[in-house]
Order: sequence, then C-alpha cells, then structure tokens
Amino acid sequence: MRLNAATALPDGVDRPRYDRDGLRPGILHFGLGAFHRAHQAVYTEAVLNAEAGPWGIVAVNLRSPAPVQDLQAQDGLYSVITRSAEGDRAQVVGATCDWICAAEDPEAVLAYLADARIRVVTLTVTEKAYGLDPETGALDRSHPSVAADISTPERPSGPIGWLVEGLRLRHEAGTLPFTVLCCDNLPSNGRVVRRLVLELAEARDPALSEWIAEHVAFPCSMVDRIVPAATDATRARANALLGAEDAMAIETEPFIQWVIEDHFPAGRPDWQLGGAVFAEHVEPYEKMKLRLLNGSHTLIAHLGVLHGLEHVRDVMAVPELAALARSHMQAAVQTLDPVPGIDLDAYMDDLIARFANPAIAHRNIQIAMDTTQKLPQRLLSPAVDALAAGSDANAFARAIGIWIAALALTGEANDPRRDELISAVKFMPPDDPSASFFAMQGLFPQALTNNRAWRDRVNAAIAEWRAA
Ligand code: CS2
Repeated sequence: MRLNAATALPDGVDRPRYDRDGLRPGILHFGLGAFHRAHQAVYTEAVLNAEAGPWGIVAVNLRSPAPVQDLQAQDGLYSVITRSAEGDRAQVVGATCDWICAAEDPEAVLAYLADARIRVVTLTVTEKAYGLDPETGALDRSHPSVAADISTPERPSGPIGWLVEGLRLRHEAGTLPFTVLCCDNLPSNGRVVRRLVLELAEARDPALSEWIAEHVAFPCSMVDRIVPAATDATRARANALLGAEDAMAIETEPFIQWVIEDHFPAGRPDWQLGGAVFAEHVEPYEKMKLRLLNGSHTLIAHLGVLHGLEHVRDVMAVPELAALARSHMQAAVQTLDPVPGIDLDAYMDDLIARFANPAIAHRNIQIAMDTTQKLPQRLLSPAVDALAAGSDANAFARAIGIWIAALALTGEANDPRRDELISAVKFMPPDDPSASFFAMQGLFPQALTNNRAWRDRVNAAIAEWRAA
C-alpha cells in the first residue's frame, strides 16, 4: 500500500498534528529535491505543529514531473528518516499543500506567484541553475535557461526567469511582492539572487527593475543538513517503519541548521519554532559553512574517488584521509572572522563526527557532481584570502590538485563544464599539469591564475596524488 492521507501510521512515527484540510498556501518553493524535503519543509512542519498558520508549501519542480506525480499519489505526504547511532526515527511531513511541475503546468505556477497569499518564495535549485557567471558576478547569457528567459520572458525557464515574471505580475496588479529566500549553497545567496533578478528585470523593463529594487526583500540564509540522495535501501527502510510504500522517502542526519537574515516585509512563518535562528548578518555563517563543511566535503569526495571509496564515511574511516580533512578545516578556519555564537573548534569537531556518521551513506560521487560550480565559494575564495594574509594556501592547492588527479584517474566528470574538463584532462602538460585547468575561462580568479608559486603547489599535489 502506498503512503497517503488514509494510511494508519504505526505508533512512534511522527505525523502532522494539525488539520491538513485547513492548510492554506503561503510559501512557494522551487526545487522539490531531497534537501528541501529534509530541511525547509521540516522547519515549516514544526511551525504548523506548534501553531496553525497560513504556511502551506506549494512545491514546484522546474523540469521533472516524477516527484510531483509521487506527491500527488501520496496526498503530498512523505517521510523523513533521521538516522544516527541511536537508531532510526521516521517523521511524516504534511506541510506541502500543492505540487506542480513547472514545465508541464506553467500557468498554475504563475497563478500562485501572482497570488498575494504567497508571501515567501524559497529556492533550492542547485548552484548551476542560477546562470551566475563566476567571473563577472552577472548573468551568464550563454546559459541555456538565461538565454531562454531573455528571449521569451513571459514563458520562464530558469529560477531567475520565474522570479522576474512572478514579480512582474505582482507589479502589474499592484499586489504586494513576495520575499525571495534563496536556500542554495552560494555565498551571500540573497544578494546574488537579487542582483541576477534585477539584471534580468532591467533587460525587460527598467521600471520593473526599479520597483523590485525598492520593494522586494532577498534575505540571505545559511542552510545545513546532510541529505544523501535516496536509494532503494531508503525506501525499504521507510516501508518497514511506516508499513506503507513511500516513493519520496529520504534519510538524513539528526543535525539541522538554518540561519536567516530577518527581512520579510510580507511576513514569514516563525521558523524559530523549528529551531531556525534569525540573525542580522548571515554572511559569516554562510562563509563558515561553505569553507569548513562544503570545502572539506569537496576534498573528501575526490579523495574517495581517488581511493575507490564509495561514501564520505568510508574516507573518514581511513585515519590518514580523515587527518587531511581535519588539516583542510584548520587551514580554512584561518580565513574566517569570528562567527557570533559559534565556537569554531567545536563546530569542526562536530563536522568530523557528522562526516563519519556510520548510519549515513553519502556517496562521494554525489558531492563530486558540478564541482566547477562549487570551487569558487568552497576552495578558491578561501585560497585567495589565505594568500592575501601571507599564508602559502597549500591546503587549498592540495584540494585542487586532488580534484584534478581524480578527474585524470576517471577521465569523466558529471559537471556542466564536462566537455572542457575532459579536454583539459587530455592536455595536461607533464611539466605543468594544471595549466589546462587554469586556462578554463573564468574558473580560477586572476589572483590565483597569476600566482606561479601557488600553481606549482597545485602541480605538486597532482604529482603526489597521481602517484599515490
Ligand atoms: C554537499 C552538500 O553535495 C554537496 O556538494 O557538499 O550538499 C552538503 O551535503 C550540504 O550543503 C550540507 O548542508
């Protein structure tokens, strides 16, 4: 039997404690992936459990209809299985009140975006979906969905196009705008999305862009929870815990964190009821998380590829490799300013324990995906900062060298710049093996491309790890 509103759940499974029939839409979310389901939706569920409110989530997937069909078959319900050494706990989340595939039903998405009941639009669409040119910080106009959003703006394609068209409808109707809350792992994520939205709006109608600049809030947020892609084992576990089949089940760690800039002129859920923290400045938290967690993740993922280890926890079980992750963090933490309320040593200890969690099967190749989109915020900006502070930034050179060595080993990449990476691997000059990577347009900042000594450190790391 499939999980749905009629399922009699076993005792011990958490479930919505509010009246789902009375749920009204208040949030529209783009990107119905595992991360959203285990993070923002769980916080919103906590709010709804604590106090009734108009905060149902309209979940929009941009392209694939599959998760939307699964939610439809399950009355919007799915389970989150929290796994730790103490065992598994299942929670059925009911906060999603409608589900739409934007490619199949764009009109329904536009109707919600125009609807004043939607007060917050959240996004988890991955780094690459925004069409951000890392070199200029502007829109990459050769990005397929950016190009489409410029040529046919009334029929949006990418997230920035949807936001602009939704805001245009509000502007035209004289309706208060929604607040845009980016939940992707980009630095200053709210500010980046604001800049891209204003650029696209400006290309369409300068008056629209002015109105957005004046009236729309784009708070930054730092999101954190390790959520591996679901597998058959996840679904089997859900089946055993729920006594019903759940095609949307996901598993995750107990840790969860959300730090949000508190700027929501149209109102927002009291996400602090779920443990979120509202802060005046979120950038220090974002930087901490991107450089300590995500930077080490990228390093660990490629160490895993090089050593034929499938999961993050397998890399952490090899003492020399775990020590490398630790020393990477120790270098990265030097590039951070103090973060209010956070003991950075304890934060790093927790990260090591989270990565080693034996109950979490997080595949290295999942993290190694789209690395070109992740390097700037995770490894390259901290390298630039470390060099500017007089360090040799060797830890970051080593992480880049390990990435290149892993690419050279497999000859493959799951990355939007795959073809360029494959040809860079084919033309690695023996005396300067990273040269073809440094030549990739806009990938490395000038401060690194022009630094011969740092590039030599990358080369030394490639030589060491290719030989290992
Ligand atoms: C990971 C992140 O896939 C990746 O690149 O580094 O998804 C990571 O698991 C999350 O940011 C943790 O909050």
